[in-house]
Amino acid sequence: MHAQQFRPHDRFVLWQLYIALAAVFLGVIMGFFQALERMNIDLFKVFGFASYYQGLTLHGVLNVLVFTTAFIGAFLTYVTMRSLGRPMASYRLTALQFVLMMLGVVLAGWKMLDNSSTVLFTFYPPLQAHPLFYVGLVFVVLSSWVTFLNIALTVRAWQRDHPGETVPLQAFLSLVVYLMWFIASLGVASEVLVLLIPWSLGWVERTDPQLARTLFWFTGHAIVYFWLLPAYISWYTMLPKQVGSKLLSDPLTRLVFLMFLLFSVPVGFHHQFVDPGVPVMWKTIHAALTYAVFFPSMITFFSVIASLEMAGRARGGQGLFGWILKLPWNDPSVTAQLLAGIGFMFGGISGLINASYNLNQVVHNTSFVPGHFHLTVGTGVFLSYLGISYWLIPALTGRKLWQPRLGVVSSWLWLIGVSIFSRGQIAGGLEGMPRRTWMAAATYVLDAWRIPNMMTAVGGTLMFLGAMSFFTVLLGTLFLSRERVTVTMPVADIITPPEAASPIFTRQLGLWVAVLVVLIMITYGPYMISYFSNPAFVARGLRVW
Ligand code: HAS
Ligand code: CU
Repeated sequence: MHAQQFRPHDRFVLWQLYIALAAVFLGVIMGFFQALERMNIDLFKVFGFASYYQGLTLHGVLNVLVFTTAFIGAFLTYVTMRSLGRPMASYRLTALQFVLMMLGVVLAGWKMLDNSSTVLFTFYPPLQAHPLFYVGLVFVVLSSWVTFLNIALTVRAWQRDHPGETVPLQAFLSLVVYLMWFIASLGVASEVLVLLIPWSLGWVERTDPQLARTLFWFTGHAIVYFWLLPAYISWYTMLPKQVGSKLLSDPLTRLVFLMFLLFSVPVGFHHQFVDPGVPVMWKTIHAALTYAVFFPSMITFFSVIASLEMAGRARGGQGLFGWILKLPWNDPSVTAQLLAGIGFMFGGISGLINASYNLNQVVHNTSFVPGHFHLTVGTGVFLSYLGISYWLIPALTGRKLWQPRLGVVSSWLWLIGVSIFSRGQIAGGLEGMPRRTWMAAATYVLDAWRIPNMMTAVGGTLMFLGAMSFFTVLLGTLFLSRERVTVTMPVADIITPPEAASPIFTRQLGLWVAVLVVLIMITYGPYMISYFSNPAFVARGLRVW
């Protein structure tokens, strides 16, 4: 209907998707090399990388900072236009978001590839990167802010044309995701702009690692929901359509996202449970709120699975679990998302273990944590994004998906691989195996880590094969697929539409933001104020690689 008007924006959406996928392509290869290191096979050396840690930096930054941010910017721009039935408010902003993203990737990528910025994705000081590495990351964040502005302007323009009407669900959810992310990103933005860039340029000699970590994790926890929520948009509003079912409730879905808006930020200290600079009381408060942010995911668990169950039973599925077999497992987009959900259940459970203040003392800085996040971001999010790509790339290019069966296989390989991989990392972590460590060079490897390391290598290899199957399907679609198709965004019908329940609270975004600001002031304010009476600008930059 509006295809003509969307086209100029869609071009940038597609290019930004290509950036995202190119980033994760290299990122996944680095992951494969890391996995093989566990069996003393050193492909980093073969391919001329300086060290395991250079590969690990590329792996983390490309996968969870670049791929995610670029993919989300493309996907939610696309979703907003379809949901509102109008092009983005500003063509220039759509172009700018792409240009900033590209600049950011080029700068950060260059400085990682020349081994001047081997600081891992958390870039904790006193590790000091090249200034252009930080500038590259600033561009990536700026690109996401431009997306936010464009989505907000587009929703506002729609509201002006539809006074008194409820904003369509998918556009509303996209806006909430970016609102949350914008507020969350202020932490890392101030860390990089105020602390790290002047310090890496030599304008100030020393910086404060504790303050930098605190600002980093202000953003760093919420960022995981910035990655997750676009997958949830797909699970709630698209997947039910893809399996032949309906979304249970529009107001409930809005409420879930508003809960994430509230609780994503004020929990950052659960990444700093062992940091000596943070008093126990603040850690405890953040631990309690971490359990609060568990709830919207539990609601998601029950309502998305209910939608799936209705589809399975409508197709004749019987018994407690028989309906699962009746789901359309031959559809690569559906399979990817179902397997993403299965992996994510275990990711969620391991998150609960991390969140417990006392259990965290056992698992912190061990390989348990990578075990956790390869099930969450590495499966729940990654496989969902692949599932989305399986319809989005045909929708944007008009080319029929090439070899969909291989697409189905790709997700299974990933899920089987990550199950072995994460089981290995989790088991090793419980035996004290450290994370972020070049095992082949360590002199203190315990016998108990031998099998976990093997599982990491075998699982990682299967994951690599799964990802490469995905890229084969993708490249086949772009270069070999001859058939032309018209694919549209799946949009599920809704059983309980917005009018049927009181949507008042869901309309007051300003009010929710005000509550969030108060919550942030309570959970971070007093600590920050007392910290600033005695900051510790003690650390010169180190280059240990
Ligand atoms: Fe986490 C560390 C706690 C969720 C990512 N987390 C990390 C790190 C990353 C990460 C990257 O409290 C490492 C950072 C670093 O480098 O140091 N995490 C949690 C908790 C949750 C959680 C309580 N994490 C995530 C998500 C992530 C992510 C989501 C990425 C996307 N995490 C922690 C803590 C640490 C941590 C501590 C610090 C550890 C340390 O010591 O350093 C919860 O939000 C999880 C809730 C999830 C659920 C699961 C619901 C299940 C659903 C699936 C439905 C199934 C379907 C399919 C639809 C309650 C919704 C059905 C299919 C069929 C066929 C039937
Ligand atoms: Cu967290």
